[in-house]
Amino acid sequence: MQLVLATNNNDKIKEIKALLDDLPVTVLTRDDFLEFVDPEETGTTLEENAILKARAIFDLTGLPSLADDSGLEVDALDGAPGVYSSRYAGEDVTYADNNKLLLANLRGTTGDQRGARFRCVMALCWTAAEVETVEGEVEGLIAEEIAGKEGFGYDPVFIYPPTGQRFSEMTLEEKNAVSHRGRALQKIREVIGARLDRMRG
Ligand code: ITT
Repeated sequence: MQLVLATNNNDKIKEIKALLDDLPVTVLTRDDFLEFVDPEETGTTLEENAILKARAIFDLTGLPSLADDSGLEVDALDGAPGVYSSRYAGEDVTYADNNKLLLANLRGTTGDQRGARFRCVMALCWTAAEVETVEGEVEGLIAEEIAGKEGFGYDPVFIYPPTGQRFSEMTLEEKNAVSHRGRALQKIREVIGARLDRMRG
């Protein structure tokens, strides 16, 4: 089976590939389809955007396509940045810009007031008529300053309470074992496994 990853984000690609590695699936990326133009993420939910991205690359390739839409929801900010996580500080900003704004907006809050969760919705488009979605989430706390070198995005400010580590202080394998994306991918593995069983008859 071939599967195309409908994401531009190389950090996501690394995490996804690591967890699909042992399946009998050839993973392609959008670099294999240079003519692909990104759809605008016009959805107002992670699920809408994940489906929109998966369908766009399915329409081009005709191959099973997997998209990931994810975001950070911070309690003290009423769930922001949420679906707008990549554009929190504006269009064409860096991860550092987003983290700086987040810390500024949380100034004055302490302890549990800094509660947050990462959520990930994955959409797997098998055919024009069949799209399956799964979700993963992980609870955490927003740190008071940026630290750590691993990962991407908000990892330098996201503390995973069971170990006290930030995601930016974990190896890719450690993060995948507990993260929103890792949890969604465990479900995607089951969805793919069931499909392969049906194909084998
Ligand atoms: P694609 O749409 O091409 O997949 P993207 O980076 O634009 O790539 P999203 O629209 O899903 O992806 O935005 C998700 C943002 O949420 C991402 O840019 C990060 O800022 C943040 N994010 C998602 N997962 C994360 C993770 O595991 N660690 C840290 N930040 C994460």
